[in-house]
Amino acid sequence: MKSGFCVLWGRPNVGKSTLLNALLGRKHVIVSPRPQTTRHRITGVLHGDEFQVVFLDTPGIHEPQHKLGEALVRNARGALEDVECVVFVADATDEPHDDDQRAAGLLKNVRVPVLLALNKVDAAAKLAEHRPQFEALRTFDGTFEISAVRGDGVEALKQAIISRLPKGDPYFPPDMLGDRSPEFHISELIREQALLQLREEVPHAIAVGVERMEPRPKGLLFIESLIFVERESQKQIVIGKNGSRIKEIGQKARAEIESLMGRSIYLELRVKVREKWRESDMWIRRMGYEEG
Ligand SMILES: Nc1nc2c(ncn2[C@@H]2O[C@H](COP(=O)(O)OP(=O)(O)O)[C@@H](O)[C@H]2O)c(=O)[nH]1
Ligand SMILES: [Mg+2]
Repeated sequence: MKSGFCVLWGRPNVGKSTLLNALLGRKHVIVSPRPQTTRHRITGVLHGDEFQVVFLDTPGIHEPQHKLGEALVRNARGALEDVECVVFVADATDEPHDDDQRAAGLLKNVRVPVLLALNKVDAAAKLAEHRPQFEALRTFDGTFEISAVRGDGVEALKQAIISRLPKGDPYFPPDMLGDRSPEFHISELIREQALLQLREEVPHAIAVGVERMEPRPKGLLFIESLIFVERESQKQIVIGKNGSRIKEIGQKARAEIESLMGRSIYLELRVKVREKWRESDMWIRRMGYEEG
């Protein structure tokens, strides 16, 4: 039996969360075209007959613009402790950014194997040109060209990760898929719809909390959730004309939550203003974004 922890590392928006879902073969974490979609360190467990990989998805490494950003980078850095393998995920459609350098720099003292996953090869016209540029960022224990959305190359990467893990007993029981509560995944699915359906800066100002979950007759699950924004104007945008936007967010999120929970959901969404919460240590903590 082989077992160990493997962290997915890199700057925002390169496809770390998409890759985690591809490696696990199920939707475990949310994905959007926006940078900093992932705000926590999230564990996803891959069970096999002869292995167990505990993957850690992380917020992307970037230069923080506010206190929330600082907390996100701390959350990511905390994931480097006690791992057996690192997958450095890069976006092969472009040359390395400053944040790729930054992400590579933070791996300076890492002594475990670091694999390079060149992602988005389905859209990378200049792959041959970009590959050596990424390989020059540091010493890697292998380069893998992958498409996390299509699944190309993911199996080979998975086998390479498993081969690098030490012999050992599984860390988690076979029915444990992750380390987060249903409430966490539910609020993430709501935030995902907000990220997908809103424009400009509004999505980044959003946080979601599940306030209440109650079983109702006929197997229905009642969920009450709050969407927090930073300004009254953002609240109006989230609600939309005659409540059309929040209705749309709610309908799409409900479908996702129903497939996660395998039962019918009644979702009640409300929007609240928490002024400049991204600059407030107290609110960052209260909303669960401070994990060190
Ligand atoms: N074309 C293409 N897009 C991808 C691929 N993997 C991820 N993406 C897209 O890149 C964006 C960011 O993905 P996400 O997984 O949230 O990135 P993260 O911030 O690194 O976790 C999303 O719009 C994804 O659909 C891929 O293999 N090919
Ligand atoms: Mg992510």
